[in-house]
Amino acid sequence: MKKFTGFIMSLLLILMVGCSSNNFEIKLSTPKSFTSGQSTPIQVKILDPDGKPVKGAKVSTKLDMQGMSHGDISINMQEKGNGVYVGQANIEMEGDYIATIKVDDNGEKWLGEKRFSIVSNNSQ
Ligand SMILES: [Cu+2]
Repeated sequence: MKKFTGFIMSLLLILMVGCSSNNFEIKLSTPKSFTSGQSTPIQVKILDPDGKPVKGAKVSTKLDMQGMSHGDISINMQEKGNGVYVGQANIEMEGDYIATIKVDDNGEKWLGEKRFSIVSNNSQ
């Protein structure tokens, strides 16, 4: 029993160390609605584990609809400064999306998933 508890404790320790070394923070901002045929701006703000804006990173975002296959919507993100990166997405359908955000900060890679919903301006 003592051996088992020790195993659990070391497992917890590994998990805790694993988390703290890799906790970039990503904030996703998207418009509430889109217009068909026009691009929709997708913005992320990235903070490093010290809470400082991540500058000069390579950032890409991929959008998937929940439970549907539209092919990948891949977005190249341009740096706007202060940890903010913006890209243009061609969204064709309203609904729930999952944004998979890849960050390469000087070789330090981070992957985040954010969810958002968007409605169409053309649906009335
Ligand atoms: Cu769809």
